[in-house]
Amino acid sequence: MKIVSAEVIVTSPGRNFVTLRLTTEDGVVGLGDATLNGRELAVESYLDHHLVPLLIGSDASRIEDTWQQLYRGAYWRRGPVTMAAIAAVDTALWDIKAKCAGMPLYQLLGGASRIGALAYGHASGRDIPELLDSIREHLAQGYRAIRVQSGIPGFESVYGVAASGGGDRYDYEPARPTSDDRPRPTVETWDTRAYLRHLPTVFEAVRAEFGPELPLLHDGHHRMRPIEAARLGKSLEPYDLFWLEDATPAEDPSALRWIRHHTTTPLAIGEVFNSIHDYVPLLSERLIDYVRSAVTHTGGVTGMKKLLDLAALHGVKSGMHGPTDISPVGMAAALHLDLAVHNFGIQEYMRHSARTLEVFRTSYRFEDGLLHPSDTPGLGVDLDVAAARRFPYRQAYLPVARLRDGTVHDW
Ligand code: GCO
Ligand code: MG
Repeated sequence: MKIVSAEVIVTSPGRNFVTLRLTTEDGVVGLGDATLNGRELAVESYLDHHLVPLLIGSDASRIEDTWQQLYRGAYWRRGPVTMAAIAAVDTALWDIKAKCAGMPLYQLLGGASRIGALAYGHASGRDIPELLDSIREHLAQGYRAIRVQSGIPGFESVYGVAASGGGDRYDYEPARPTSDDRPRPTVETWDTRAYLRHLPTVFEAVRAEFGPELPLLHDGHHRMRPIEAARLGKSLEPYDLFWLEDATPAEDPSALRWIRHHTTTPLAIGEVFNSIHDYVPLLSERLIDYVRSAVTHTGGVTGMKKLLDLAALHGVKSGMHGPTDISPVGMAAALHLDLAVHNFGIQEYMRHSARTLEVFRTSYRFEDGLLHPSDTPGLGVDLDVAAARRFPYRQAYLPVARLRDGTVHDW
């Protein structure tokens, strides 16, 4: 089953996406997501210049062998660009294999372990009343688990908070052009002490309004030093979080030891990781509770399955990354794994815009708080190439954070 064409499609239906589209000699099409938010064209180039020439004429059925060849054969290993490119190839090959088998991908991964994947949505507000409204809206839409992000008094914009209370709350994700002629990152001001003082009052208000049952999550977005994160974890213990995510910059595993010594708040980390090797110390020492990687950034279905199996050995569960910068193709791949693996924990789910869904035709369903990838053979997502061409790439940057004195801080 030879691959006869490999196209890299960059499109921007509301935000930028990079998709690999493989076609076999029998006309079977496979899709893979290679979107790396804010650095999209680096992955496009890696695919176009370095992987596509290897793929044409190769056997689409040899998934593991292709993965190993692309990973080991480059000599230069890991890194977000390489692993997103490998992920796209791997996901497209799984899509092809499942279509050829006439089965949804989750069947090839061992079949369903549950009826659906518990999803969490992003509620946010510039202040507490706006946040409570946003949580109510999410509950009305069927979410049964909620990520809580709040503005901080005195700060104009804070990570994770939708820009306008009245606007599209799902559109907070910020890699967007600041102007058409000269795109620049927006700059946000940050103060960890103000955040640490304010956040417990937010969770106090949320628990008072919604009671003890609702699973609540929070993303620290890499901003704290270890002792600050330890303090936050401790101060949030009364509110029984499902997880505290990215409390410290993820590349420093020893930071997690500090946090663990001080708090029983569960920890999630890994959306910026791209390899199973990033997790080894975190898993073997049981420093985390949830793995945050995405299929899109961790070497595809093959990379993610190996990672989740290793996590399972250590009692750690999945919590795959699913903001809107993971394309519907990447989201579908995650959902097949979510349904199949035993150690599923939760799935992040920000709904894509109507414009994005004009380009990517999905079949996955969200019902009563649970996501299901559908029983369509393969991943269950089609790409409308003509529609994709109507939305050309637009350069966009993620914001940067600076302290009040101008020092660059982790965003
Ligand atoms: C999350 C993430 C995202 C990232 C985004 C960057 O938990 O969903 O933190 O919101 O900021 O993926 O591109
Ligand atoms: Mg995050």
